[in-house]
Amino acid sequence: MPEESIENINFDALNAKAISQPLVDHMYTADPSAHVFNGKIYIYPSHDIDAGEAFDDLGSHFAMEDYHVISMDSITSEAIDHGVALHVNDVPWAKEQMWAPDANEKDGSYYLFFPAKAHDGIFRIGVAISNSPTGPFTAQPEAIKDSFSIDPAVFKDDDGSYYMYFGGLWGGQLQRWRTGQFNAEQPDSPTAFLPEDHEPALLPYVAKMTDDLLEFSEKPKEIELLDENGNLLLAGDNDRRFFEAAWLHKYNGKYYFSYSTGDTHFICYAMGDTPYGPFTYAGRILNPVVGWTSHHSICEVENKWYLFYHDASLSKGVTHLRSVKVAEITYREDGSIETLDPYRD
Ligand code: FUB
Repeated sequence: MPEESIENINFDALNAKAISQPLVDHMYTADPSAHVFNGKIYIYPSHDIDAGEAFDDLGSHFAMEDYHVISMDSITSEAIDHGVALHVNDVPWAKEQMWAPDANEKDGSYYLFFPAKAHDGIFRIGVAISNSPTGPFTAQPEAIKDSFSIDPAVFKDDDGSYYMYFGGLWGGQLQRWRTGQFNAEQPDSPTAFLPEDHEPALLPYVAKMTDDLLEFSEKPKEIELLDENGNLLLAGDNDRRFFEAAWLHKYNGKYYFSYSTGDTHFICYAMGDTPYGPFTYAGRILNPVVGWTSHHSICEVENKWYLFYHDASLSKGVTHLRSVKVAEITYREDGSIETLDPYRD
């Protein structure tokens, strides 16, 4: 829901109509990446704070410093905050802006994947390791080689391969990498270097991970997002083109790539037959929430499927003070997903 309409919202009425309530309300959380490890639900969110930075289109107001892990015994049980799992001060390569993370498990070790701005102001993606899903995590000394931009999501396929999906426009800097090198010109512009409306939209990236999950085993590849005619979505197709918040899940043998459309505030999805795509646009999963950003994950819990998402209803619309929520999603017979309205009429 766009920022400018916030002042007209009656938040008590809106919260009464919300399809779900914040999972925790003692702190602000966002960008929830949910997984089931050993039968328990673990959520890896951003930890929103008010650091006093003014709102801008580069996302400077998202000045997060650490991560907490939240766990739930079941989808209806209390959400438990396990405290600080990783702080930016303990990441040698990172300077600021601990944005949307994800995590995964391999052979009893847990890996937290996170974007942050390095000391040179360029977003990179790092890994931190723990022997517990709730941390504390120990960061690798360097960011992942050849990583860039934001919003990592790490998917484990049925054959045991792990893939990282990532990328984000504007403050996420994806548009600055079009030549393969970081373009540092016009540093204050969130939109410089974006394609024209009639050109293909910028694409998210995927890279297979090495066996130890610490590096990419290949150069990141673009993921093609196609329309119903097999053409790449265009940059001007703001209701459907990729902006940020990549997520990959598999249902009935199909790969679902889901993402946020950013400035039009939808969570959309596209379907494909391989973890590399191409993916064909298939619809919306979530209509706009209160707050500029929308970010989600999709996770199966006891044979039901859930959308973990956030909105800014608890903070009464403060864009960078968000709260993690969960709602069940429904698949139709043909594998398509019913669109959720976050607030009932
Ligand atoms: O939380 C900071 C940024 O806002 C995330 O990285 C984006 O996906 C958006 O939710």
